[in-house]
This record gives sequence, structure tokens and C-alpha cells, in this order.
Amino acid sequence: MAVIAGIEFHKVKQPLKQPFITVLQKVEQREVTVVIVRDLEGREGYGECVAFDTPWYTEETVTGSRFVMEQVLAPLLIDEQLEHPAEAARLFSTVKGNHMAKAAIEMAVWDLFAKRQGVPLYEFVGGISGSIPAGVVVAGKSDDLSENVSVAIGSGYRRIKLKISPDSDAALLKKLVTSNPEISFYADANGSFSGRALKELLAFDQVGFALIEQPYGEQQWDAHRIARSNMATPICLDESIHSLEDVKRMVKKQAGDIIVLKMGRLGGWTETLKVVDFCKNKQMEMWVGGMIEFGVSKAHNLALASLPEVKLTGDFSDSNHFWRTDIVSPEIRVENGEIKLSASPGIGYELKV
Ligand code: OSB
Ligand code: MG
Repeated sequence: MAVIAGIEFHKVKQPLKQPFITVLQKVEQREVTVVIVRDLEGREGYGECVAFDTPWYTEETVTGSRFVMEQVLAPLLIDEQLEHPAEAARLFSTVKGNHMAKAAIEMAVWDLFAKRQGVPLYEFVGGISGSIPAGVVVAGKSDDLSENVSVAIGSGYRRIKLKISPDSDAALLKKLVTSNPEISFYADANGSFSGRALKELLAFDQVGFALIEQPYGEQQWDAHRIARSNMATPICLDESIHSLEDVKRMVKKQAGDIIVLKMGRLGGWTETLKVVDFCKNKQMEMWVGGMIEFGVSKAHNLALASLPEVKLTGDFSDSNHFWRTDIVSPEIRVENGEIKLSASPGIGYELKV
């Protein structure tokens, strides 16, 4: 039983080391809100809200989510006695949408509970100790692609996600994939094939990608079903999946083979664990997706990836991939293509904000 005695919000804003360019947006700087919850004994739990400045990935924004967290969600949680962190999600259930705002506060509550028990968060959620395989995203123009892929391989990554669009050069990608047979390449289209002929997507079926993520728009279940039935490459959904209900819809509509877990998009640990359970029963593969986030969100994601049901390699890059200095200590390090889970209680990283 824990009483949530205090909730604090901190703005974190940093330029990226290099602009992150996709069909959706050019991200040059990143602002997030770090959430700290406190119990009566003064213990702290940490969360991170991964909404972007403008609604280009989901409807939420940094400003809007800060308002919802401070003015709407925090009052629902403050002074409440919780037996289990999932009760935070129940307290928030009267508030529509705003998944990233909810997820951030819920993350902090889960971290707090793990710390109260004196166990690492990965253990608290049922994960396995050890290391999480690292994966990096290579975005940007095709001229730099081979060079960026070589750098990633040199840094130890064995899974590389490439951003693709109908303008990508399938022949060049195929050369890149076939010349690096030890690397698992994912493709992420971020919905950019929406409104295009199936033929344009089929050109990428021969590349040798382990999966293709979100070729069409969020709601384009039929387009995804048709693509899936015509392709050898597994279809993986990211933007389409906001809840367990969406995962059920994907299965019913036969619109995808694999899902990307993102706690912000799904609304927090509680919903995400339900999704993991459902996918496990359906024998559906999952992996944990990144949000150009800082170390707090990344540490929660590492705990999520430690679950035995999560078998595919996620977006887990080194702190210094995006940032000059991360907000956690120690920083998150990729060594020999892996990130070692921290054995310290909770998320296992100290906060530097
Ligand atoms: O589509 O997976 C995506 C970043 C922001 C928003 C959406 C996506 C991404 C990424 C970056 O691909 C992954 C990372 O942070 O490593
Ligand atoms: Mg994606």
C-alpha cells in the first residue's frame, strides 16, 4: 500500500546530435516532460512523457500533455492509497485518450512500487535478468544510407531499422541488406504508402527485410490485410495500435503479423501488459519501439523488453546515439550489441534533472 503524496513535472529540452528526418517530420530538438511521484516516505518514481512538440505522430503534444498531466491526471492520483500500480490506470479511466500523458504518470508509479519492494522494475513486471539486444534506427537521405549503416554495424548493432517511403530505392536497399547477412533489417514506412498502388509496396518485398512496419495509415486495416496476403515480408503495425482493442481488430481483420509496443501510444504499463498477454496467447511476435526518448523512458522500455514474451529486438540505442548527455546516470550503454539490465531497484538509473 502506497500513498501518492506528491507529483512533480520537469521540462527537459535538448537538441539532437543530428536531425532525425522521416517522411512525417524533421526532428531537430526534443522536449519531454519528466514526471516524479513521491510516496509518504519520500521515495521517488520516474516517468517520461514522449509526446512531440506538434501532433505529427499522435494527436498529443508537449504542451497539451503537460496540461492534462498537471491539471487533470495529477489531481486524480494525489493523496490516493494504491495497493498496486495498475490502480493508477483505473483512476485515469474517466479521462478520454491522452495516452502519453497517462503513460508518463503511470510509469512513475510502477517505478515507485518496484523501489518500495526493493526490486528492479524488470523483475517487478515478470522479466528476465541479463541483457537486452540493441537496435538502432537509420533515417535520412539515401546518399548517407550505406555510410550510416556501416557506422551502426561498427558500433555493435545487429538490428537496424531503415525508414522507407515510396521514393526509397528498393534495389539499393536490397544490396545493403544482402551484403550484411548477419544483420536483421527492419523497414519502417510510417504510413507513407497510403494512397499508393500495392505494386509500389511490393517492390520492397524482395529486399529481405525481417518485417515492414506500418506501410499504410492508422485506420487502413483493409489495405494492410491486402498487403499482408500478397507479401512474404511480415507486416508489423505501429501507429494503428492504441489499445488492446486495436490489437484484437488487427487479428480479426488479418491486417498484421507483428506489433510494436510503445507504452506512450498504448497509455501505460497496465494496458501494455494486457497487450503482451494477449499477443502471447495468439503467438504473435512483439518488439518495443522507440520515441527519440531520454533515459527514463528507455529504462522503462528495457524492463518491458525483458519480458520473455517479447522476442524481437526493439529500438534500443545508446544514450549517445541521440544525445550529448542523457538525463540518467549512468547513461545507457550498448556493449557488444547489448544493453545490460540494471540490477538496482526500480528503473535502475538515477535522474539528473
Ligand atoms: O515510427 O517508430 C517510429 C520516432 C518517433 C516517432 C515514431 C517513430 C520513431 C522512431 C525512432 O522510429 C526510434 C528510436 O527512438 O530509436
Ligand atoms: Mg514506427
